[in-house]
Amino acid sequence: MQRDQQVFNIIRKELERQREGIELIASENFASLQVLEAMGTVLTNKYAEGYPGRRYYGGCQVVDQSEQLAIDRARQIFQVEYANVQPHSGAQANAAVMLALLKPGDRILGLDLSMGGHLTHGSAVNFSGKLYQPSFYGVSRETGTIEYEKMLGIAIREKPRMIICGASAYSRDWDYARIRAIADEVNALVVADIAHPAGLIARGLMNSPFAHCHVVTTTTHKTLRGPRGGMILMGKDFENPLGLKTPRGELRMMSSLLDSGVFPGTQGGPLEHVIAAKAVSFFEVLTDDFHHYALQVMANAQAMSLAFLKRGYHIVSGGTDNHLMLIDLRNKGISGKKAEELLVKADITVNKNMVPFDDKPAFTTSGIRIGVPAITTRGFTEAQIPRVVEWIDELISDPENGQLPLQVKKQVNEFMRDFPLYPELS
Ligand code: DSN
Repeated sequence: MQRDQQVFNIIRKELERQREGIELIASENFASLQVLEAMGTVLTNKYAEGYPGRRYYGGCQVVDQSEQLAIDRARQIFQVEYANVQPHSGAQANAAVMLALLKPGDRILGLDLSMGGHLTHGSAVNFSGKLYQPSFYGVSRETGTIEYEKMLGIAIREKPRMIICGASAYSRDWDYARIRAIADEVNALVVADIAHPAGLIARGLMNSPFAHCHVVTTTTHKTLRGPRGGMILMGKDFENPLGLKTPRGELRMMSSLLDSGVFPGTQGGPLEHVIAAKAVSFFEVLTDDFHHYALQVMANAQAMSLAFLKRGYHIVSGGTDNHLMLIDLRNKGISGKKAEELLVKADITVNKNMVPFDDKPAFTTSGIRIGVPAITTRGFTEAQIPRVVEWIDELISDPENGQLPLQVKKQVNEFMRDFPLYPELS
């Protein structure tokens, strides 16, 4: 068959972009070569609706093994009873959980998107805000941290069926025990979305939600450093609180509800090539190397936040407990959008992000979000971080200097040659 030069040229260019630049998008990482290899395999050819040992298609005896390995390893990593590794993404995992545990019109309570929350936690433009009735908690204007007292007040007033904790742009750890106590007051379920810090929780470096939250969702490609995808976990299975029964009159367990929330509820055939790659990445998470990686992520985030603070930047909440930080640029007189554009010209990739109580719209924003998982995979330690912050500061402090981004880009590209990415790929 004729080779598609067009698409493979584009892929080659993307490899070059990733190699030459400094990747600071907090939700991105570089999966290992063996994770990439598993994704590009014949497993993509297989239909396997259902679950290992109970499929709707013949010939699933082999993919059953890789999916079961992924499930077993996920359970081992987090020391949990239940894992569903089929969600195609974090958003799909959240959709499946909501479909399984809520009725349309039920009330949900999540962190406001403009305060660091996620679209699937009740945003008006997302299914979660269209099918369910959302209300939101937020962070304090003074401290930038979650206002648990107010969360309790809102929960008492709104009586949500589900409280969702977890965020996309929040740099502090969560008090899961306190959230569970609030949920118990109003008889709500707690879902923790740990998409961002999952890899750090996996290695015991941040609070674990499993003892307190009924259900936990995550992505697999951020700090877990696996293939792009999602997953649903439960510390312990339990009888579902909806009183739903099987045709035989037995109460359906939560695991059974969640499994049907994924398939047939919101997805069809699972991506068995991606599930095999999830299994490979979970194997990696269990190694000492990954533990060192996670520790270095934490150290790099601390170094990064200190370096920004030293240069007069305002970090929301004053610092970080995890792998990311949100920088409020209002004292620097530049929008998040403009900063993102400037930095991209110099091959430094970040994303513009709303900051709490932002006066600019989501497409402009007053802030940028910065994360260190990807540069840590490239081999950065605390030694390289000040140089990165210096470049960012140089660019942000002189935004009208048209020559500067190109000068910095040259330096960045040269610098990155010492941190090879996928050297095995030509
Ligand atoms: N989870 C989002 C992010 O943090 O980038 C994307 O949905």
